[in-house]
Amino acid sequence: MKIMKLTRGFISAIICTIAGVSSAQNPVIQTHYSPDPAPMVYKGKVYVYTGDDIPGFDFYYMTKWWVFSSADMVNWTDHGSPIALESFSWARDRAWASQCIERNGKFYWYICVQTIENNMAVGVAVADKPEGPFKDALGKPLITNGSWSNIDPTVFIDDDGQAYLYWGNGSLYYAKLNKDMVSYSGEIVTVPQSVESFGGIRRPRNPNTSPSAQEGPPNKDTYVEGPWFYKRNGKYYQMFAGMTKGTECLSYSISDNATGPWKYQGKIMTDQPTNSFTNHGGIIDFKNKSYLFYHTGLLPGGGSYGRATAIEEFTYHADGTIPPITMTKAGVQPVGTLNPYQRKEAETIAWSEKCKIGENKKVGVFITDIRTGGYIKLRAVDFGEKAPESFSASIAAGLDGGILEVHIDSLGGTNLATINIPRTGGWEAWKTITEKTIAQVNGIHDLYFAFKGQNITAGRTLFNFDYWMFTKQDN
Ligand code: FUB
Repeated sequence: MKIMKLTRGFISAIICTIAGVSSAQNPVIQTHYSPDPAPMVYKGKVYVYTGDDIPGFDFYYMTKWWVFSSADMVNWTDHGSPIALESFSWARDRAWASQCIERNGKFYWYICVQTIENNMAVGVAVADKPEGPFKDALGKPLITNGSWSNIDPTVFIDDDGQAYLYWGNGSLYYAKLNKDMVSYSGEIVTVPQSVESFGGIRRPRNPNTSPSAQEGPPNKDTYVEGPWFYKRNGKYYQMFAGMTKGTECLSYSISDNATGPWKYQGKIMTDQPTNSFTNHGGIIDFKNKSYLFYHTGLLPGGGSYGRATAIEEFTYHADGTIPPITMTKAGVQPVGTLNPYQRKEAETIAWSEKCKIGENKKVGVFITDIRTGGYIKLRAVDFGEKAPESFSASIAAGLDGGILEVHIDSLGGTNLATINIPRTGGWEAWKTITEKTIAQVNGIHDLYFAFKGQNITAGRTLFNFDYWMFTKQDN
């Protein structure tokens, strides 16, 4: 069957209509939880550093962090978990919010954890590549003074080369980092809070009610935690998780200086059905668009302790202020295309169901726990002018693996190729299997890998999937 050549805009419109059930883009990662997203733009890609909520817990007992990247804002590659609590000999529990920044070709990932002395401290890991491997840069905390407030580091390097680390729960602190990015000069400064700077003054907690309840009449807003410090068009921004009552909102203040004084601007995102007490945000500009990253408890089974990254696009007002942003399920649109003729990791995903992330020393990150009825969707895959000739996938299957079907535009759309997966000799015995394409396609399409069970009716895992690519007709 020949797919008619259509204009790219028209194809996108069709794709949106046909895609139906899979048109959602939030939460951005479906294979596991991804709380406290911290985006970083580097060399034409967005990297997102997150934490890892563990299913079934009723507190933030987190043990590791993850890295993802995308060049188009919709297809996200999972780079796995390059650091965990055990990467820091002085850490005991609570792998909480983090942010990574590049300086002189090195990547500094500021994290916070509970220490073996039972307080919270900020540490820093360093790597030569944005996805790691990372190692503890100091072998000890960077910021520690016995306080529980030392969480949620945010880092920014100003135009004059001065780097700032802000952090804090309840109180907001900053320190001026040295050029080595792993030490600081001068005192740790506590940022004054007032109605003018952050919308209100933090009131004492009421220990007789919930841990977040506070005494006295509510403020218009209050700095709680999760600062996100950046500069845009000469203005310094401090976004933070604020609170008036109930659950956290995302609010912001602006200053003409990196160290304040801050002027409270209002709430960016509030009163949304996020299904999560916290929201932890980050903001970037990428390919001439502005994006808010935050988390919700909306992944199936999620909640306040099962949080996942979401993204919304927004446009700054002419005066640099940020409009109110509403959460969406649709998320953001692609700002690039995916080349199917270059090897793509199976863990590059726009949307997925019934599969998970695996990681080992031999192949790194791969897709595992693939179940009948599951699928991976990719968006804006550009097949170019000529149709592909064949499709290859790197697969491992200890038992009869089922079927991998390749479709375009929707799960039931044109079937481009089918692989009947044989036993490859083990769940980590990888084999590259190639099949001729059985339909022709060109231009930009969504691509679906559908996982089918053949005669496998039980819910067992079908196969492991490491990477794929198409071969062009004229190759
Ligand atoms: O994820 C644990 C903590 O919850 C973070 O450090 C806070 O920002 C809040 O999101």
